[in-house]
Amino acid sequence: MALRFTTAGESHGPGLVAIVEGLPAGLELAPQDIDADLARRQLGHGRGGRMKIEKDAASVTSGVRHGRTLGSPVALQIQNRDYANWEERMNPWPVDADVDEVHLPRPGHADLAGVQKYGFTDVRNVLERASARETAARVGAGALAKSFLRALGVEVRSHVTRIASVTAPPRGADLSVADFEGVDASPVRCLDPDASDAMVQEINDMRKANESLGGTFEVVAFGVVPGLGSHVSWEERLDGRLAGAVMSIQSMKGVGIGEGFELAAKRGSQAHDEIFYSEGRGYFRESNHAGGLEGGMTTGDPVIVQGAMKPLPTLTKPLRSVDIETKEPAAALRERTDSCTVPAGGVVGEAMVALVLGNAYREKFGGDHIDDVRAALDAYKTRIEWKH
Ligand code: EPS
Repeated sequence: MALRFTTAGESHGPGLVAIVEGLPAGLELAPQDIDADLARRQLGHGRGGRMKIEKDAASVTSGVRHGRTLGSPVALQIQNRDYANWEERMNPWPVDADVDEVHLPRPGHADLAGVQKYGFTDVRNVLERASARETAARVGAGALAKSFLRALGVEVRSHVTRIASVTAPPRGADLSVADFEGVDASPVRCLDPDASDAMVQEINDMRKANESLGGTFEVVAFGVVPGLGSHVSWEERLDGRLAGAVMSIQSMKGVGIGEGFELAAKRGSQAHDEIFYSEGRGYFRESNHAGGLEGGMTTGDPVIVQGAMKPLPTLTKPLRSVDIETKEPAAALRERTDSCTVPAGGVVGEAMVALVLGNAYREKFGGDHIDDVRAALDAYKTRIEWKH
């Protein structure tokens, strides 16, 4: 049994689609579970004009009846409101109007490699699908995975840890779900109020200087049972799957598990999480440098995945490029764009982590109905004497 998903859709086409396969039957869902995450993804200081046009909401067209999953594929559709302004340029069918081609690939975007690979003369044929608009569909799919995980006691959260030169102070090791309560109230989704203010200022300053900004976020999954994933083969190592899933988000250039790259600088005696046991708690750790993963398996401590985003490649003061029709030097395409999407990146990161963890639960515990999954999970917790 696997939890799988796919998406379809172009940024300014009629809309986006996500299909999620492998959810058990009987799982309770509410439209608000999906739409709340879609709205969270649209927030964040540094967004551009497009977010005033879109108000993302999912229309579920299969796999759910009267608020419960049927065990069949769940399809959800998200309309692109902006399509109303692009009907000629992005119509699936031929139009009478003359539609100008785009010939100015942006450094850092999929534009140049995409037209070379697919044999296009129009960069738009690539950029429309490469656009991070697609992440709305991932977040819709991720919301379903989150509902499944929530039914098994798992909660997935995220926060922004850096925007350009501004870094949030290190978080405490005893982070809990409750600490994330107010995170969406910060305009940059940062847990530290002072760092949040400084990040907003940084975005304002850089935006004035026609710059875009990158940064880092951290996704934390609480309540994960030990033993998801496996050490026995490379494909089953859950850290590899999580890293691949988070790296696949547009603009990602780095992924870390737990303390990630920082662990490379630590001494062995300070890098690992010592093991303790008590009657009341069973096995436990007092630190979580490893980010809840050892040997490609979950340890039962919070799963922590960091993502690093590069600055967005669409710039209001464009970089040097080449006109792919004339081969002459030219400034790269200049389009309406966001200046910073790291806060949204964290929400997309939650979705990807939830989809990977959801799949790991499906693989390990199987079951056709959600009650089967719960029963298998409970039996496993009893066998390993898991008391958390
Ligand atoms: C994007 C460019 C902007 C973003 C878009 C991603 O769109 P537009 O060119 O229409 O202004 O707003 O992101 C979204 C629409 C979204 O929903 O996240 C790009 O080029 O990647």
